[in-house]
Amino acid sequence: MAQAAKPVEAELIPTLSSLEPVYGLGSQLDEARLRFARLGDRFEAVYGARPALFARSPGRVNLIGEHIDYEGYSVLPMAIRQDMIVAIRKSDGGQVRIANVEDKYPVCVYPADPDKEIDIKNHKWGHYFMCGYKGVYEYCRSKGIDIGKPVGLDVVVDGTVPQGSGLSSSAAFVCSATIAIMGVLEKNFPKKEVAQFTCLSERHIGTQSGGMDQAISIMAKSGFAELIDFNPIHATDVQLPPGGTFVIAHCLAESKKAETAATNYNNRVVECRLAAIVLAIKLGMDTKKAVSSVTTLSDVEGLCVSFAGNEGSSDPGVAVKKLLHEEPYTAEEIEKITGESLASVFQNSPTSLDVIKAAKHYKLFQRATHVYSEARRVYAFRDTVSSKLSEEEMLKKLGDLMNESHYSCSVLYECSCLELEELVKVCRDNGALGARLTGAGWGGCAVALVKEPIVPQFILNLKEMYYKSRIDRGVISQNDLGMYVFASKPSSGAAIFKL
Ligand code: NG1
Ligand code: MG
Repeated sequence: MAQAAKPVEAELIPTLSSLEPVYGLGSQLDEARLRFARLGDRFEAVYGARPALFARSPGRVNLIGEHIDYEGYSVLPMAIRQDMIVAIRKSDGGQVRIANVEDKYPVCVYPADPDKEIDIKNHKWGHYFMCGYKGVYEYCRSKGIDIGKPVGLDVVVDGTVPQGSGLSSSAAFVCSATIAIMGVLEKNFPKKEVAQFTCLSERHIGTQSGGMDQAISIMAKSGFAELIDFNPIHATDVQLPPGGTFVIAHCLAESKKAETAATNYNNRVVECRLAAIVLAIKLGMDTKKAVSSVTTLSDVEGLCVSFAGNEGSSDPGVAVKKLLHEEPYTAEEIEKITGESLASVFQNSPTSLDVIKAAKHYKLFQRATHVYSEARRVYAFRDTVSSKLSEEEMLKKLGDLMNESHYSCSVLYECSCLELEELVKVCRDNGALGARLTGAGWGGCAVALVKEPIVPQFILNLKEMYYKSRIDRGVISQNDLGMYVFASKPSSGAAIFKL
């Protein structure tokens, strides 16, 4: 494990004058030079002037620790080379204009007003930029930092993180937008602050996200995965065993997280909150206090562990088994326990009220069991990587943890889908030591741990056994395959470029 002079979270966002520190010296640098040059030219074609600066923020793959960041538990992602780059300058038109190098994304125009709510019922791709815009102003106001009157902006973006893929194109966009805006306003803040407020910013889109994606996109270091802790945010470098490679493969079902929030992502956040409140009450907390003070399962871990029925085990899952039932809970049953209507418990959260309207029942046992067990797998993964096991044994153990994580996501958290199940099976059948869905799920990517020497053959096999029939059916074209299945090394985090 490398020793950093200063914790990464205390550093400012770097401003670079060349692309090399991020893209290295090989063919990736040539590609990046071309991309930035094209983006600059496109900017000039649209707005008649060169951009003031560029900003880049990467996507990520989460290796383990799914759906637990919003419950306060540590996760273990790494940044990938796929990223979002933004070209930007101030304008005086009173508008924020956001264009894309790809014509399928129409230009989005918004008033230069950070107080205007984002119209989440009417989803547009440019909304993510406006999350960043609102976020910068909100953060500065909350800190009493003077950044003057809201400015108009001209923007063009170029993204290579596939959308709805669980690789966090959304956070790459929000983070690159945020640091681009910071750049033109000539403000800089510690990475920790930026990671924290971009998480809040992205919630303007209507998902009650945890902070993993923004934290890794901002704080990543080339060559390392990171163990990310929350409250407070902290990143610890994790050196992965060189004999293993993570292959990322898209199942080709797109996960439309913003549009399906009420039944999928936000639903799980609400279920976890209810599980935590019910557990707290069963463990003796006053009902009013539980409803007003318990928000996450990590809040009640201590109570679970000291519960007599836990019989000395440090696993909060034991208390879950004893205190919650497997049968899904109805709203009425939960309301009886809490002594309050769900509408009143969630009165301050419109997106949670949407969840309650759509929910038939609440699987408290299953969701809590997933969260507590997944949190422990993250530490087991970190401990395995730094253990004295032989590389062979280490890789096997990491693969097993990934498989267990997938099972838990699929069966207990129910965030998989048929395509992901098929893809994970194809990965395992073709020699992956472990494979799991990554990101929120309900579509998007799987990540497989594969021994380095078999990676090329493994990817060929996936092409044959998973993608060929889909190319034949016209789901994707042969030319785009490289975007959907690739091996990835850990990339570096967000940066501003003045080239
Ligand atoms: P994706 O769907 O990959 O962007 C989402 C959340 C994460 C985390 C994972 C599940 C956002 C921005 N990100 O990731 O915080 O909760 O799901 O582990 O909503
Ligand atoms: Mg996302």
